[in-house]
Amino acid sequence: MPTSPMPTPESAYDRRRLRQWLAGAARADGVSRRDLLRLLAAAGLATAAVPTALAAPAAAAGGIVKPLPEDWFTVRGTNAETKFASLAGTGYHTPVDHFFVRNHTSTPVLDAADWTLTLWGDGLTHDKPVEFTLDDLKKFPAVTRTAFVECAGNGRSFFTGQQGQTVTGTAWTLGAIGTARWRGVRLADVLRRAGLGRHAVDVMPRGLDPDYVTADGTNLGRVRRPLPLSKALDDVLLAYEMNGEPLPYDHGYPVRVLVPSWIGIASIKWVGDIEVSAQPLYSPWNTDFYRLFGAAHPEDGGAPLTRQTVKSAWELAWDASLDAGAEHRLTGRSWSGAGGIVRVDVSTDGGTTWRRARLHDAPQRAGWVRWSTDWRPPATGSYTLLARATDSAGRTQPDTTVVNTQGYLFDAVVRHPVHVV
Ligand SMILES: Nc1nc2c(c(=O)[nH]1)N[C@H]1C(S)=C(S)[C@@H](COP(=O)(O)O)O[C@H]1N2
Ligand SMILES: [Mo]
Repeated sequence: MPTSPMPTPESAYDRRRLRQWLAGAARADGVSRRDLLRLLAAAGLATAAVPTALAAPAAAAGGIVKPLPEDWFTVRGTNAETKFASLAGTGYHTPVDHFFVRNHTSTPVLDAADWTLTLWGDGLTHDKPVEFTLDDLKKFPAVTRTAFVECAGNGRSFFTGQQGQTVTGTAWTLGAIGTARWRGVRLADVLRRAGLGRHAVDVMPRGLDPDYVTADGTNLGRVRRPLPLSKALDDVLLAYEMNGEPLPYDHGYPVRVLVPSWIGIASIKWVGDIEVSAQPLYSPWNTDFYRLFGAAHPEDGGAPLTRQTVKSAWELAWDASLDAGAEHRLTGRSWSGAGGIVRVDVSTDGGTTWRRARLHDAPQRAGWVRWSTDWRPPATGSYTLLARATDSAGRTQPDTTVVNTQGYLFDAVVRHPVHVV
């Protein structure tokens, strides 16, 4: 561990220039946050000039700025999964400090004062790109919308753990989801102001985080995924606030795209530019990734994934211990990308008998519902809890999910073990 350096003339560097340098360095060559801190320590800047968020305790995973306490998160590579048990009693909206983080690389620490959003492409009426500052965006009517962001791979580990299948990708349990109150402007308003042409069909937002390099060394460039204009003009936001605060660094500061009900990759964080195109667009994120491949799917893969599926999770640790002879109020949450949740059935005996859970929220499109059930375990021993949700579109969680090689969209009822002691 380097010791804290004495204040030096360098520490007079202005914070803003330092932040720009950090953001630039991170963009240019994917230097990890740990390496940046090491460089800064060597330059005598670490204590004096690093913005507080960057100087966060070393509890954070490489590349994530916010602290990741063990009670709340499981770190998985560059990502952090929320522990569902830690959501009990936190209210409808996931507190920002509990919200899962999915980073392809690392969180860039950007400065809102020199951030701009550029719209460009042959789907605009002018040849010239159009730029917006954050202040420009804030002049559009503000819209507030509650929506979850959920990774397409949420639940992936159960393809293996529950169905015995091998898939690739981050082995999430069910905590790659969070629900927040997002505030921002309609992407539709910004597109129209930029001069949306009659022939535009796709838009492609792109992040300002470092290039994504795959395990085999292929540089896929910056994270970007096309969005059909129909969705872009419907309910998509350019969000600058999350639960009433400016977006945190890890969730896209200063501005992210928020695509309600769709898989998380659609909601591009740290958006820097949006291509507006008169032809359908492609990126690795709608060709190689985020489509269903495998024996049960079309040979060239299914269509690019859009809406999320139906899921449920208990707010309990895996293998949680419960006291025998006491009545327990068990809680959980269910959600769907196709409509609000209208019904949740639960079983505490491995699926032999079922009853309805009590729903504590009205069904909300793009949101979740909290539910509870009371249970007095009949004896000590091991039990399996199950929860099966149904949404307003009539979709119900199945017993098994048809496998796909990359393990997306696991929606089967999860068998949650607990021990009564
Ligand atoms: N620029 C950029 N945007 C991104 C990503 C990323 O790595 N870079 N990850 C995507 C994925 S896969 C998901 S699931 C969500 C996660 O959002 P969160 O980290 O705010 O929870 O962001 C999406 N937007
Ligand atoms: Mo994701």
